[in-house]
Amino acid sequence: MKLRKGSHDATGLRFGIVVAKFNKFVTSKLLSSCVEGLTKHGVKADDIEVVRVPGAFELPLVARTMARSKQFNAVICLGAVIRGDTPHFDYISAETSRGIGQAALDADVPIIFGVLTTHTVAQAIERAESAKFNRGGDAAKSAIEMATVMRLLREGEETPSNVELPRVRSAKGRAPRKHKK
Ligand code: INI
Repeated sequence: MKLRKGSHDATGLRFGIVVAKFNKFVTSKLLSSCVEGLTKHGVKADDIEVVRVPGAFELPLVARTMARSKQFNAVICLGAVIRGDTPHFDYISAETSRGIGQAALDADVPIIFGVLTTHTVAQAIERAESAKFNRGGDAAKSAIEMATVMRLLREGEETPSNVELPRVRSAKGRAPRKHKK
């Protein structure tokens, strides 16, 4: 059996963070503990880029754009969706989580779901506090683990020299002729 797993040593890795301004009293706490979590594990401040968006609904598009730029080993989405009296919460939270998952698959780069979805403001504050749940720090750790495990898996992506590639056919359906040496 071969076991492959990521590490928490983030030296030399680059991270993008997208943070929602909506419920800033919560998301600013998530952001500071996330940045602290990254730097604690060896990421240089210059290797972290933060982009602010209006609300959680806008996170997936910006995360996908950052991930597709290939400048980051992982992108972290931070937001807080808090239930109100209308069904708005359900639309925003469902679309945000679906969009973030889709963005990661489209870009082929880890995108971390650091979005709180809570029934009350108190629950959101509790989860953003680094002394208690510290979801910002958790998002940082998940990003490092995913970035390092993907790097490990990709090391083996090059075609080994003993594997014969299928022959490419020309536009007319014939295999290209071999050139004499
Ligand atoms: N955005 C949030 O990040 N959290 C919320 O709780 C929230 N609620 O409840 O409305 C919210 N709405 C804004 C939304 O994310 C978009 O920014 C807006 O709809 C514009 O597209």
